[in-house]
Amino acid sequence: AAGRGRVEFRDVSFGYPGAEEPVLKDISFTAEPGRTTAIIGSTGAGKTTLLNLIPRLYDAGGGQVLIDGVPVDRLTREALSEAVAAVPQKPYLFSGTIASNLRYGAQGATDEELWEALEIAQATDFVRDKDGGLDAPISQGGTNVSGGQRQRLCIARALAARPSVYLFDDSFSALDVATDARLRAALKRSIADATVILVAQRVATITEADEILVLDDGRIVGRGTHEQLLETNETYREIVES
Ligand code: DGT
Ligand code: MG
Repeated sequence: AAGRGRVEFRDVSFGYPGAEEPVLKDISFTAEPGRTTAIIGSTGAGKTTLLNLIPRLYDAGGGQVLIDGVPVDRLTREALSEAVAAVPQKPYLFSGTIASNLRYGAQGATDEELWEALEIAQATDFVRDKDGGLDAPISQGGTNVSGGQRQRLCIARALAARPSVYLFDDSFSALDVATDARLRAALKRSIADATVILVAQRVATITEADEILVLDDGRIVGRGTHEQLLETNETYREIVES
């Protein structure tokens, strides 16, 4: 879906039910197709909460979240799940096979398309080495694969769905630096037209982003490229140097 998937937050606020303090305050930004928007901030800043408003795991308390100009609460569930694929911070696998896990959200995908997704996700080798390959069993929760393998299978699952918006919540953290770099290079080539919003801790994952949003205690306290933020933003410098 070239040129589609523009995500816009307009003065969004959000608080969890029963909690006194809002977790997100006055959040406004636009994530454009073909660009990578990175969100950085200390633990508890609200990064996961922010991402979760896009596929409507929660609804904004105030303001609006829009995709291509349409408020997400006016999209059907079907349209929303076609538009957005999220790789959650705690990637989850279902009991079944590798293929059935990858086809969650991409029922019609051929084996060839699944292998393509695995190739980009840097997961081809370990899946090929598994007895049964694509048909290798996965236990509930994916406890029979490692954390890094689980992350890569969840990334492949998102790729197989071919959405216009990708959300990666700390999705590269369990990967070694070299695999992380190869994966991001492959993503850049293969989903060049998509909107990518990613949360990351590792600085290298962030530096190439087109725009970085610095989140602190639920507010955006800085935005710009890595170089711009290094010069202008104390919070960013602290995070990067920590
Ligand atoms: P991380 O993943 O540790 O780097 O932290 P973030 O930036 O992803 O933070 P997030 O969005 O998980 O949490 C923001 C705040 O909201 C934090 O004070 C914890 C709180 N919070 C998160 N999930 C829930 C929830 O399900 N219920 C309630 N009541 N509070 C939550
Ligand atoms: Mg989080």
